[in-house]
Amino acid sequence: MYEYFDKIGKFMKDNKKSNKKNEFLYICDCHYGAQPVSRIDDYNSSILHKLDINLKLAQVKNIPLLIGGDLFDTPKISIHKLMDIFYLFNLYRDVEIIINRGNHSHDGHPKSSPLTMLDIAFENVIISDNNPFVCIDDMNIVLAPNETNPLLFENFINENMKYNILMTHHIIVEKPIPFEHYLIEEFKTNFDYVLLADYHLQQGIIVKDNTTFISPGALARRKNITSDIERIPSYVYFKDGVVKIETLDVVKNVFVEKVQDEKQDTSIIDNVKKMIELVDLDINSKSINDAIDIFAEKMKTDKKLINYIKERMGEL
Ligand SMILES: [Mn+2]
Repeated sequence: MYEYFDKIGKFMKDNKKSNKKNEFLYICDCHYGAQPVSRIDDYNSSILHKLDINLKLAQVKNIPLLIGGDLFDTPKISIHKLMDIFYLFNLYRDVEIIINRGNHSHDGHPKSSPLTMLDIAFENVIISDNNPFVCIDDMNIVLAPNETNPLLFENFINENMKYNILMTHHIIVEKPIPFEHYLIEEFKTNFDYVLLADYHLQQGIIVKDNTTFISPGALARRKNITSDIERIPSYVYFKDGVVKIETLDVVKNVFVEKVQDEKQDTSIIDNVKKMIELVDLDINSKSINDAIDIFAEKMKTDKKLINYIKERMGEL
């Protein structure tokens, strides 16, 4: 992490030029390479299509595309799928693409991942591994990948720039959720804009003090759960301080019909509640992690399984 902060950022364009556009598109959580069984269409073709729409729009407008992490669903992707996304990126070598590294279980480790391969193969791709910030026109875009603490980037604020924008891949939410998170209310920052990712639900545009938090929600719809069924994939269009969340014109119903029994709410929270009841826990005095530990001990559950569950919970 300290090594990360020692890296030197990138100045993309001559900042002295007069016609500064100060525009970008932003998407996040594309999860390319997943294999959801509940989709009626080809999930990965759909992700490529949504990426294609955004890349084309960025190309036409001649503005950068920002991808806020979890571009990939898994670092163990097939060569076949990798070739498809390389083929797509190859069509847009004239678009600046700035990518944050999301969770390591999705985007992989810098030394061995499809994201690193994209970085090596495409000069127009800039990833957070090598660049703490990218300056384009009058915008200072600071990259806070998942492995970092998003509150430790204040030193990268550049007062000479009109817009200081922090691109995060952390769960930063308006209302508390049962997973590790940062509350917007408590998120002390002097950045003008904070781009949100990781949490897949769309929270929209939230203004707190002098900071605008922007949450378009995940581009991917992997799970046959209410939040994914109802969410229309969206992107952010930023133009000189005006922020819009636009929906993508894609097929709305992409999931198989659930059978009647499954229409009951079986969200993780409900399951955790049931689990807590089962082992007779005092829910008010425990965090979810403590509750899981007590449950595991009482049920004599394999430690590896418990660690797996805890890791996955952080990725929701
Ligand atoms: Mn994600």
